[in-house]
Amino acid sequence: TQVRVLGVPMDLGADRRGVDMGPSAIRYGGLADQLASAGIDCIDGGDIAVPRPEESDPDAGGLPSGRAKFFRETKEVCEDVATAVDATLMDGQFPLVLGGDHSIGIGTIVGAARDDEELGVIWFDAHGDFNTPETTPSGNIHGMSLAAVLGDGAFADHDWAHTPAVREENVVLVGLRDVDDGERRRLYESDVTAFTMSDIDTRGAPEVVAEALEIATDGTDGIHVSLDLDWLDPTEAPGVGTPVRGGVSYREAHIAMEYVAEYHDQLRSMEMVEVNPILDEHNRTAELACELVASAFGKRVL
Ligand code: DIR
Ligand code: MN
Ligand code: MN
Ligand code: MN
Repeated sequence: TQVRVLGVPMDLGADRRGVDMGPSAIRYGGLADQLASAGIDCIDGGDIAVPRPEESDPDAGGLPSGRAKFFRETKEVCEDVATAVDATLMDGQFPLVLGGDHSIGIGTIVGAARDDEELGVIWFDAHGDFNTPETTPSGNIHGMSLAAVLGDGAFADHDWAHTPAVREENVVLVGLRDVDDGERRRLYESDVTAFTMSDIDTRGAPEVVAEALEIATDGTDGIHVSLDLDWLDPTEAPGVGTPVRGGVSYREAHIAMEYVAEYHDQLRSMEMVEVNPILDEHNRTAELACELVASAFGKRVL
């Protein structure tokens, strides 16, 4: 397969300015070369247009209840992302989406599931991204994107966000260590599977990721892998908007992606999000993102 890279310089869904430079940082970090070293041919589909936050009012509205900053603008960007992802799949290519903050995951998943085939999702993240406009402490949509695609809370009325082809039973969070109270309640009540860092500590990353892959592929037609770089420990990935101590190590991240590569027949789309080069040390977080993509596409030492 040929990979098509889609950049989404999005920072409307997060407070820290700088994740809008993530797509450039990842390209500069050697994405094409890393993919080539995995034997993968890639073409660059360029960037999707994102309005600057200064151009609009974050509370211009469009929501029946709660708060979600830049709701209208995020909807428009995610619709464009979904269209681009869908078109990429129609062309027989593999969509690799570069963020940008994690709100773009709504667009990627909606696009990847547009043919109504069942889609499993693995969400590697320190955070649950399971708030709704009613539970969010920040109003930031990057902390709500997984809830949005499941049609939760105020997102229920919005076709652009809700993806009926994604069932909670096939959604898995991996690496949790920073969860808000409202999110925790909502996770308990849902059929989403959540593996915390403590699960990884006690069972080991390979076993946890193997189980996550089984859950996401069980009865589905394909899977989407969403990787928030804050999943990794900040010592490895300092260039992210919301670093949290105690994340996965460099080796654990690689073995996880090597396990993902075993499922290449089912892998339909992938995204790498929340890279913030402004907060980074010599672009090492973006370079790590490129390495992890290569591992997910089958790069091996021997
Ligand atoms: C927090 C932060 N839970 C929120 N979420 C982040 O604003 O809802 N997700 N950083 O990646
Ligand atoms: Mn996230
Ligand atoms: Mn996160
Ligand atoms: Mn649903």
